[in-house]
Amino acid sequence: MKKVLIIGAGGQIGTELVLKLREMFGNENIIASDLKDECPSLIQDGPYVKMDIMDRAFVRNYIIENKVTEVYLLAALLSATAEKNPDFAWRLNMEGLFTILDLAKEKHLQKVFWPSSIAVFGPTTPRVNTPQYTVMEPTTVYGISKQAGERWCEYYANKFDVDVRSIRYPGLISYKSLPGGGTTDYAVDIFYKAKETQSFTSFLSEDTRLPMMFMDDAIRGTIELMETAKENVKIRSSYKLSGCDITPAELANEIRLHMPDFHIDYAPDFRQAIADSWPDSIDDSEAQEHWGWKPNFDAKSLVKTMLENVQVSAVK
Ligand code: NAD
Ligand code: AKB
Repeated sequence: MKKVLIIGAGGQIGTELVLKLREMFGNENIIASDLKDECPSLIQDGPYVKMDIMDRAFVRNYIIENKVTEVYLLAALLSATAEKNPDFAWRLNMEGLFTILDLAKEKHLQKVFWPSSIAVFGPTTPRVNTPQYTVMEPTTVYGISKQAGERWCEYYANKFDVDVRSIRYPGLISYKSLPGGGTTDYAVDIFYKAKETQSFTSFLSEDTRLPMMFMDDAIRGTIELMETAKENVKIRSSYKLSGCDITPAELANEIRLHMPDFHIDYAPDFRQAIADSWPDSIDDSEAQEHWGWKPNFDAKSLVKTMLENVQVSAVK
């Protein structure tokens, strides 16, 4: 019997992952958990536990006592927030991973999902169609924690037969829950501001190209990777996934096809340097070959779906 715990369930990915997993496996089998005192309203239709991933003893007891079989560990500080508090970001992003990998090593867990990011790459990485195996010299604390995490996932898989699976997500674009402090957040904010005021000031320059993906594709890809047979998972560090790649100016042009009066201007801040260190586009052939990955949304369908669904009342 599957019993899944999602840690960091109140965030941008977690909210939608909980909704989808509950639809597939039943509300009572999918436990949401987060630091937040109150369960976020969108996921109140199933079990919720307040949990701090840094509290190793609490997390261990909860997972063992409740006979949890799978964990999705999403709690982390993202790239922009992490740069403001590097010591804490390193501890949060790494310590929780060891707690969960150790539980899997002791066979208390059957499967683990842990997300990586395009932030594992750095300025010396080939920028266009970045391959799976290439130079990786991240320059952010977030990227360093993700790269180290990938190495540890592979190590636990090889040495202790831990079934850990991972995706290097690009920037994720969604309308059900807001992003939590990343460099790609502009690509969500732009839709809210477009609907609210028909204008947007981008914190990245007009020609900053980054890999992006619509959340529906990210959730589907995550669950497909977790549900595929163990022998299909040939990469135990992390699989790259590609959706579309786009610049702020191109995104604005797509929005203008639906809202001709939309106006964008540019005021790059400290996040520009982070974006400049990341790839423009990603080659995801390994995910396609090993477990049949294929994105459904391109930039056009993503923009149309976002404009149809964003609720301006959700603006931060
Ligand atoms: P988010 O910031 O929206 O959500 C993170 C959640 O974790 C929040 O609800 C927060 O309250 C919770 N949290 C923080 N500290 C915690 C703690 N100590 N214990 C328990 N919960 C805690 O992040 P997200 O965008 O949903 O990202 C989830 C994961 O996916 C992260 O590891 C992130 O690095 C990775 N990722 C996200 C993206 C993206 O574009 N969203 C891209 C690449 C990778
Ligand atoms: C961020 O910008 O930090 C995240 C990511 C790409 O990991 N969205």
